[in-house]
Amino acid sequence: NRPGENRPGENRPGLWRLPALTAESHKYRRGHLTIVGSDGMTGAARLVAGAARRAGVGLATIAAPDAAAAAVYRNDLPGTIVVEEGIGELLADERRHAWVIGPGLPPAPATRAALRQLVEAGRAVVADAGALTACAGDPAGLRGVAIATPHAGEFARVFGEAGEDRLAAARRAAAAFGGVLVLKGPDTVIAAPDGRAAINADAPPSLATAGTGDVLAGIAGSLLAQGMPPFEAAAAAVWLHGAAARRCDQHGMLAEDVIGALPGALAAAV
Ligand code: NPW
Ligand code: AMP
Ligand code: MG
Repeated sequence: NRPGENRPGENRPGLWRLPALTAESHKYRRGHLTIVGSDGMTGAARLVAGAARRAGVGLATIAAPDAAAAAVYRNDLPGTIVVEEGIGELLADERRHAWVIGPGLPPAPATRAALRQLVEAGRAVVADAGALTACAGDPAGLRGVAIATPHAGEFARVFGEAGEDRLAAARRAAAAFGGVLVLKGPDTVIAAPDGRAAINADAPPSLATAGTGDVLAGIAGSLLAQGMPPFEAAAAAVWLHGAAARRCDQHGMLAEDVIGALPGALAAAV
């Protein structure tokens, strides 16, 4: 469907804002996502980058913390850029407007400090995994984050147990830090601080495997980098993640398979 046009009655909130490709497109115009890499769980940032690229971002860069990690990252798909500069230096490039932080990172004060540095530089940030747990018991640590993507355990650490009414819990959490909260699970709730909310209830349980959360963070970061507003980016990311998983749903499905199914899910969505 055309930009600005929605198809009434379709349970795909946000998808109508997916950016169109035109003859004037070039890779920088398609957005640049930067991912904070770790020195240990390097697979996580690689999944984020792969998902972001398959979801249509023009450039994905992994910021490696040291030369050894950079060497590992460089064994990834050759189209992913790997740099070794610190976050401060990378922020000098205004076009690095969207970032993913958390997958594979320790829930440590340094992770929280890096998150704050990105937010205070005015960047569009997806916070997941270690960046969330680094704010355990302190939702204010997430203030300024565009999209936070906790699973139930991470949610409980930051905001307290979600309880039975997950929609209300997600809305409360979104209001508490002022960004879009994606409460992941068999049903995923997407809540904006202004009260908008969506529920995605058709993701297959084959997603309950390592790395699928990292894939979701990459899709959300990709759509943010492509210019979608946070609520639309988050809702569309959750929908695409589930739709891609349905296309390869089986015992033994891997997070990598979900990444591979993203172009087909995107093609079926527009
Ligand atoms: P239980 O067992 O239910 O009592 P963590 P993580 C609880 C990276 N990865 N879903 C649960 O408690 C990630 O990016 C790296 C899940 C469990 O004991 C992270 O940085 C990969 N857990 C890091 O690993 C690929 C739930 O939380 C505890 C839950 C750790 O991420 C894999 C685990 O939580 C992985 O993505 C729920 N719905 N509800 C790589 N290739 O490098 C409660 N829990 O410690 O945050 O661990 O989610 O595994
Ligand atoms: P993470 O725990 O961060 O790796 O994220 C797991 C991803 O898989 C989230 O997007 C969840 O919504 C999804 N997921 C996990 N378990 C299920 C399930 N039983 N049914 C549907 N989706 C699931
Ligand atoms: Mg995770």
